[in-house]
Amino acid sequence: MTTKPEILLFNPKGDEQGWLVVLENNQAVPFETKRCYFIYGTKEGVVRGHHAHRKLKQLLVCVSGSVDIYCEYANSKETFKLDSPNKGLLLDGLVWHEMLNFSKDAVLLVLADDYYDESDYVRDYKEFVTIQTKFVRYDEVFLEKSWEWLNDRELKDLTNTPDFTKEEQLNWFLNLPRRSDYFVKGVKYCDIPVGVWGLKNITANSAEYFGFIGEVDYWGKGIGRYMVRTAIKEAKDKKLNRLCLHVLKNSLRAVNLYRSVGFEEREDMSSGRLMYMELKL
Ligand code: T46
Repeated sequence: MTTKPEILLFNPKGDEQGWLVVLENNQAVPFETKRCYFIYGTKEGVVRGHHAHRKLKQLLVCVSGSVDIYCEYANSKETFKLDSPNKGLLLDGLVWHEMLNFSKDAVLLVLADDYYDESDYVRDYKEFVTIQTKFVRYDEVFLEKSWEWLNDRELKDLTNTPDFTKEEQLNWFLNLPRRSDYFVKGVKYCDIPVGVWGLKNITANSAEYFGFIGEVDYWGKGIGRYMVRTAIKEAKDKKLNRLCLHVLKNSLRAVNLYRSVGFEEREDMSSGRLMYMELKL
C-alpha cells in the first residue's frame, strides 16, 4: 500500500564541535534496511529518478549539500527540499519521484527495505497512471458524482450535456441493467471516483464512445487516453467494426487525443460546435 511521502526529522547527537546521526532499523528508519546506496557527483541541471516503485520503501537523506525531490502521489504534487543531514524523506510504494537541483557537493544516501529489483520500477509515466486507474461498476456513487460533474457549467458545456432532472437521471440508472445498447464504467484513480466512460447507441456493428473526467485536478495525467484505448478494446471484443464520437470542435486537447488513437473527422457529419469523428476497427 502506498502512503503519502513524509519528511522524517532525526535526532542528531553532539554539539557545535560536530554532529552524529544514527539510522537504525525500526528506529529512525521505519523499516528493515536490506540495501543502501548513494548518489554523488551529479552535474548541474541533471534530473534523476523519473520513476516510481511498486512496493519498495526508501528513506532518502542528503548527507551533504542539498537536493530537491519532486513527488507525485494520488492527485498531489509536492517538492521536498533535502538540505540537511538531519532529515529524511520516506517514500513508500507508488510515488513518482524525480531528483533535481543537486548542489555540487550533494551526496544523497538512500536506505531501502529490499534488494535491487528492476521489476519493482515503474519507469514509464503512462504505466504509472494506468496501474492506478480502475474501471469499475457505475454505481450510486458515480450516479451522485455525475450529477455534480454534469451540472458544473464548464463540464456540462464540454460534454454537450442537455439539461436533465434527478428523476430522469435515476430512471436512466435503474434501466441500465436492461439495456444492451448501453455500456458504462466508473473511473477511479487511486480509489477516488474521477470520471466516466462508456459506449452508447450500440448496434451489431457500431457504437458511440463518450467519456469525461469530472475531477479537474486529474486532467492532463493521461487517464483520458487510457479510457478511450480501453473503450476501443471493448468495442473490438464486442466484434464491432466502427466507433464514432462527438466532441466540441474547440476542445483541442480532446480532439488531438482522439486523433492520436486513430479517430478521423467526418466533416459531412459534423455540425455547429460539434465535430463527428469515426474510427474503423
Ligand atoms: C530511486 C532513486 C532515489 C543497481 O544496479 N542497483 C541498485 O541498487 C540501484 C539503486 C541501481 N542500480 C543500477 C540501475 C541503473 O542501471 O544503477 C543504474 C542507475 O539507476 P537509476 O537510473 O535507477 O538511478 P536513479 O538515480 O534515477 O534512481 C535511484 C534508484 O535507482 C531508485 O530506486 O528511488 O535513486
